[in-house]
Amino acid sequence: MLPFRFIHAADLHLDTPFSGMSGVPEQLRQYLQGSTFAALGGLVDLAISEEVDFIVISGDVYDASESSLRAQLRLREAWERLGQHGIPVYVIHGNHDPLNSRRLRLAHPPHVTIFGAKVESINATRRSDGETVAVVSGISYPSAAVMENTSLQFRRDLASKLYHIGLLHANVDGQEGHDAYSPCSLRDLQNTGYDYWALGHIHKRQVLSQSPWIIYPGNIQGRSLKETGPKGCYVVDVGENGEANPIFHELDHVRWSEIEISIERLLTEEDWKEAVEEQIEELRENSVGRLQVVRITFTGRGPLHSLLQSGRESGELLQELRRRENVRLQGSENGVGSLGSIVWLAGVKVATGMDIDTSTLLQEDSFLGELFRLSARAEGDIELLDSIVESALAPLMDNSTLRGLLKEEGANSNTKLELLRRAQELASSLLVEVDSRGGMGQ
Ligand SMILES: [Mn+2]
Repeated sequence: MLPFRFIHAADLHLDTPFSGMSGVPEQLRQYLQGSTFAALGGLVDLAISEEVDFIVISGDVYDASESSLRAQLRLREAWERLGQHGIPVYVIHGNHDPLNSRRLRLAHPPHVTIFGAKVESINATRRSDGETVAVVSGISYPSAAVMENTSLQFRRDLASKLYHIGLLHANVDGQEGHDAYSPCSLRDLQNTGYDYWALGHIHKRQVLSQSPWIIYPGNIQGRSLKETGPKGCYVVDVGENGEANPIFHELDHVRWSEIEISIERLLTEEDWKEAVEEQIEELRENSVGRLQVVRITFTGRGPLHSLLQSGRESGELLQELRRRENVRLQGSENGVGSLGSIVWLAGVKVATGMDIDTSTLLQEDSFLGELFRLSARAEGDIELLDSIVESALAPLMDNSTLRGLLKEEGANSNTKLELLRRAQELASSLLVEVDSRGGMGQ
């Protein structure tokens, strides 16, 4: 086998609108809006500097099927730069940009191959000597919702000694939080005899298998607080024996993160404010020129719980911290260069608990003790958790808007656990309050 190198990227979601963000200064909004394009630019730079033989992109190139002319023109520019360096691109379309979308169809240059709605295979060559090094196969979504298992259409020619790469936009093994389009199992993919499965669709980076390689690279730019951490693509070196070495490269220009700050050792409001400032400055120091968007969740049990419970204090701190970043933003002469030092607070969440000793409480023969025991049981028992959350939410289900939201947000077990914990803390705060007023009639 001849050694070669390629890039595997997916879910570019070009021109994502970032419309859900409120209270963001215009300068930041524009930067956010441009971040998917900036990441695309980085992808092209990487392909050129790493001298890859080709690039594969596994679907959702555009964010919307009605993709903007801007998105198409910027993509065209990227294709052209790659063409100037003789780097071919193999692309499939996914649920966000299916083949039947009504977008303007700017023609693609000859070095860009778009796979159709049936599995096609193409020989990929090495740039240095034009030798064929791999077979690249892929299938695009004809329309937005593909419910069949398209992985079954991929079959390797067993006589071929070439390296086989499959491009598929799919939900493998029913992962939560993404539509179950083109559903297939890990076993299905392993059975095809392919060497490398270049997946797209799930935005969280994951290596599902090393033999064969089955990889979700994640998207190249995070788009919300649901897409935290480094985002980028894989540069894959395939050696003479067919062994591959995929290395992740960061491409994101905006980094999203969720940060937890425990109030456990914080005694005063001053301690609390300082703990937050410390975190923000630490993020700023490690930003490496990236705009950071963060949400802080206060956790743990401590004396500050009752103060934070109303949400007023944290709301005011949020406003103040935003104001400071705004001052920093305006103080800089040339906007874009300095955005890398901005740490924008997208929100604060209070998930703290009362300053009580839960281990004693769990033993206690009291209503509060019973409440904590039930809650602890439900944490380890999915069915019990489901039934508690379901009955608590039942009154909201009459409203169609709420029903829709709950279906979207409340479906996964993490959200249910969070609801349970919040309910436990709220109930116990109220009970203790009533208790201290003597209202329980003891
Ligand atoms: Mn996607």
